[in-house]
Amino acid sequence: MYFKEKHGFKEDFLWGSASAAYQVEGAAEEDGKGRSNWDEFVRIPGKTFKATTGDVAVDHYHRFKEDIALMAEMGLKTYRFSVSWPRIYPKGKGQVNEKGLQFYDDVIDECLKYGIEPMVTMYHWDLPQTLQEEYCGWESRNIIDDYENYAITLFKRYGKKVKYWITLNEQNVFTNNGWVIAAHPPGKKNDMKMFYQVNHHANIAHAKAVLAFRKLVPGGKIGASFAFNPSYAIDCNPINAMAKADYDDLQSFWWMDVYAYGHYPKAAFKYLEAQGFAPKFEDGDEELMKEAAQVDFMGVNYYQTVVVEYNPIDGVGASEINTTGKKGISQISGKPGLYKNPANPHLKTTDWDWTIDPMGIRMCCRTITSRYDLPVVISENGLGAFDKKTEDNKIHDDYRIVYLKAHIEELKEAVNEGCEIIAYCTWSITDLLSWQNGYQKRYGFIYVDRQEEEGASMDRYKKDSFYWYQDVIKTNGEEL
Ligand code: BGP
Repeated sequence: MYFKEKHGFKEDFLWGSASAAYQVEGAAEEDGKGRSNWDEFVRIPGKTFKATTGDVAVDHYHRFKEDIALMAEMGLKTYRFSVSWPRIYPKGKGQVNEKGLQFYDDVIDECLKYGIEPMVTMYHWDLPQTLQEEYCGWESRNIIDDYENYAITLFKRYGKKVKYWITLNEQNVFTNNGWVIAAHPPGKKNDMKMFYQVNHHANIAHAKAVLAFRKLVPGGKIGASFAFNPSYAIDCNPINAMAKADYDDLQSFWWMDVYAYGHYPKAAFKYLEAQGFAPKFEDGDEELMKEAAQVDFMGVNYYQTVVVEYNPIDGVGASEINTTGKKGISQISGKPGLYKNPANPHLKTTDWDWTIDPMGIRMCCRTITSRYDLPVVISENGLGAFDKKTEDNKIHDDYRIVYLKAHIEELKEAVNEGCEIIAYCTWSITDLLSWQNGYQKRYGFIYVDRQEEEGASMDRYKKDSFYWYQDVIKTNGEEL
């Protein structure tokens, strides 16, 4: 939309950056932490790039003070990090681990010391392994009470110090990768019935947490972070426009409608019922979902958009994810009878074949604003790239600056168009473990000296983008 006058970001806009426990902390067996499903999964041959693990990760557990001091130097307004459930409850429930609770108290206090608003993700994929072994984790309704109990523990302990909370990170991704394409734990393939059931359990767990939050953290803000890939129909052929509607219902609104409205999109539900995949409800679920449809914001992790084209019943299915960084190896994937996602000829891609589309971030904000009328927290956005440290210890990541600048410009347009955007968190603050892509796929403003093999110094170095973001924050996004 064209506006003669443009307004910038609000004075209290939260310029931020993010991380997740398994990807940064390390200390996998320290201070009473229990094992997680990821601690197990990474040990299955072929599951991660060069068999990398988060055993040591980037040693944030021991270096959080140094890392947070760097955040402060950068001027960061918010730091989004996740709590590791097995650090708090080593067995998922029962005996709480005081040392684990203390660690996050220390992280939060360190942030507050510098005026950095802590933003807590309660679940960023590391499930206590005991719950996986006892009842198959998210596959059982038992998870609902255990998650609620864990959530209440966090609200009681940190509710006075932390305002912003995220119940689940990318429910759509951890369930798709876990039960459809076998790329994440528990490594199941095409188990569509279970995929939808697992999601239903996660929705009920989220709902219970939101309701507990209202009682325990008055004035706090809570939402879920959704991996939103806005879609474009490939052309004006009505069959492709309808395929886009199917895609949106099944790939986006299936989750966001639940967080915002407390129900599943109708057409998608009908379709899944006919397929025999619709989730099974228990008495009270429907009412509970409705009652909990009161998130304060929609969390959005935005990386790319997709093109949608009709896919006949004998058409393409899922394809492998590019985990090597060898550009151009990704194949078209799709759902037979519904849609497929060909490449977008108008857009460039990263080395891992992720489409680069700055306007897509604005599309996320616009869709959420018109469909849900909710504020938006951009909880992740960033560029995974091969960074090189020069001999004089500099990292010239101009490509990252170009990427982030273009996305922030579009965000500014979204603000101008009436979207209420609370925060922008880049992925990620330091380099960290990329779940399946090892340590070579770097996202941070801060370079960490480590490779796939253990033993490097772990020293931190500021990349060019560090200084650039420092300026962006200083000028509240006026200077990009
Ligand atoms: C999101 C996850 C993050 C992070 C990011 C980058 O899906 O929430 O944890 O990993 O994607 O993904 P990748 O590491 O696969 O490049």
